[in-house]
Amino acid sequence: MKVSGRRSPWRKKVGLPIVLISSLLFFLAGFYGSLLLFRDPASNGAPRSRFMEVADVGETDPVAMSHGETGEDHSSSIPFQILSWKPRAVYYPKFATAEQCQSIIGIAKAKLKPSTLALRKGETEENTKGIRTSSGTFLSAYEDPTETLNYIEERIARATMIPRDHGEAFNILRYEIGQKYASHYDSFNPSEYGPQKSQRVASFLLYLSDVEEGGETMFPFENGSNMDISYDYQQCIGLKVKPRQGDGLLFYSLLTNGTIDPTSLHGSCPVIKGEKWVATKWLRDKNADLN
Ligand SMILES: O=C(O)CCC(=O)C(=O)O
Repeated sequence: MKVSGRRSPWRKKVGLPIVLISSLLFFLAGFYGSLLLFRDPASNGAPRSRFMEVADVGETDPVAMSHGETGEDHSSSIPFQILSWKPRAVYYPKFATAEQCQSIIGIAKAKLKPSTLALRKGETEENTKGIRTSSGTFLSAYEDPTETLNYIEERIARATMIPRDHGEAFNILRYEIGQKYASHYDSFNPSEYGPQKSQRVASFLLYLSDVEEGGETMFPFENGSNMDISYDYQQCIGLKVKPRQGDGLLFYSLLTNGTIDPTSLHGSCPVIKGEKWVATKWLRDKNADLN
C-alpha cells in the first residue's frame, strides 16, 4: 500500500540528479536562446560588444521601418563629413572616445615591432628601407579583453556596410618624430604583386592620438592634382588630414567598377612634433580569412 507523505527510495535516489540536470538544461536553453535573440547581424556571429548593448538600452524609434532578418529595429546615426570624391574619403568625427583610444594604445604598446611592407616583384627589405619607418603590431578584436576593438570593429562594419569578416586584423601604428609612410596604394595590383585571392576595397583609419605637428594622412593625387608631374613619393602634398584622437577616416582604394582608384594613393607625412598613433583596418572584397 502506498503510504502518503513518504517518498519512495527510488524517487529519493534519482530526484536530486533529475532536478540538477533539468536546471542545467533550462539554463543552457535560456543562455543560447538569448544569444540568438540578441545576435548582431553586422557581427557575423562575433559576440555583440557590451558597449553597443549599453548604447542601445532604452532606444525607441517611432519611425522604425519593418526590417529583414538581418536588419535592426531602430535607426542609427554616425556623423560623417565627405572629404573628397576622388578618392572617396569620409571623415567620422568622434568615432571612438579618448578612453577607448588610450585602452588600445595600452594593449599595443608592449607588442610594437618595426613596420613591414608588402613587397612588389624585385623589391627587397634592403631596397625599400625608409619607405615605412613606423612601428606597429597586428591585433584582432578577440585579443582585446576590454572589448574595445570588438566595439570599434562592429562600428566600422555599421558605418561602411562591409561585413566584419571582410576586415583584416587591426594594424596599430606608432610614428615617432621623423617617422613616416611614403605614398602607396593599399590595394595590390596583380601586375606588380602577382595574382591575388582577394583585394583590399577600403581602409578605415582610427586616429588614437592627436599629433602636435605633422603626421597628416596625405592624398597627393586628390582630384587628379599632381598626377601630371613626376611626383616624388616621399613628398607630403595634396589633401592632408590632420589626426584628431578618436576620429575616423575611411577611403576607398577601388572604384565602383572594381579597378584600383589611382587617386587613392596616400601616405603619412613625417611627425614633426609629438607622437602619432593610428589603428588601420583594411577591408577586403571577400572574407579576410581566405587570404
Ligand atoms: O598613418 C597613416 O596616416 C596612413 C597609414 C597607411 O597608409 C596605411 O596603414 O596603409
